[in-house]
Amino acid sequence: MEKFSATQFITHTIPGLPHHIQARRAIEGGINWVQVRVKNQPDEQFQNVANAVIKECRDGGATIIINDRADFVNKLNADGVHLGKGDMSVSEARRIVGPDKIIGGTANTFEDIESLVSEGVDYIGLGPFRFTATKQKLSPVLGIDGYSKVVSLCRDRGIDIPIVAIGGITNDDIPDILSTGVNGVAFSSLITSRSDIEVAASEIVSIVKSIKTK
Ligand code: TZP
Ligand code: MG
Repeated sequence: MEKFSATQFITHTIPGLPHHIQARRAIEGGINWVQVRVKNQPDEQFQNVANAVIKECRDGGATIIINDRADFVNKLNADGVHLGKGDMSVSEARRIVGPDKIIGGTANTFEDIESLVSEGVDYIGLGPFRFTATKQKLSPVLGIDGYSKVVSLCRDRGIDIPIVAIGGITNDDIPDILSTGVNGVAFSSLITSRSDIEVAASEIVSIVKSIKTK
């Protein structure tokens, strides 16, 4: 299990395109980190969906993170949990998942990062980059300037944590986003809105790789 990846895929509930098929096809395109994001489902339904995604990730060698539900991480043998601003605290999640699992946290500001880091997160999802319909109750958009400011504040204050940008990102945005010093990019709709998910995923992976190896 990788502790961080520069290209992260987040599943989304789409009629006719199950989460595990999204994950399988993204992994076929080279994605090695998947977050299963299922909202408003009863536990049994959630568990079935998450289990199917976890199996795809195990088969394909991808890290698998569960959104929101720390209580399912050990039960389903996932690699970690991603916590949003309204979810349980990092310390509560750590108590539930134990010391070795990955805990990610959503940040919209430098202050969010400061407090998440002090609580012991392993990585930060910083966003949104721009408007996206994928997430409800979206925080204010950051844009390139927002990322530059937050990354330089982190450097000034000696905060060294992997940061992935998220929200409305397209292929063309990736070079500018990574040039701010952010460590990676996370996507949902850019991949899931296309019929050729494998190709969409492989495009993202190769753009990120070409920049990261420069
Ligand atoms: N948090 C901020 S945006 C988002 C999450 C989970 C969803 C991904 O956005 P997009 O635009 O579908 O890639
Ligand atoms: Mg959440």
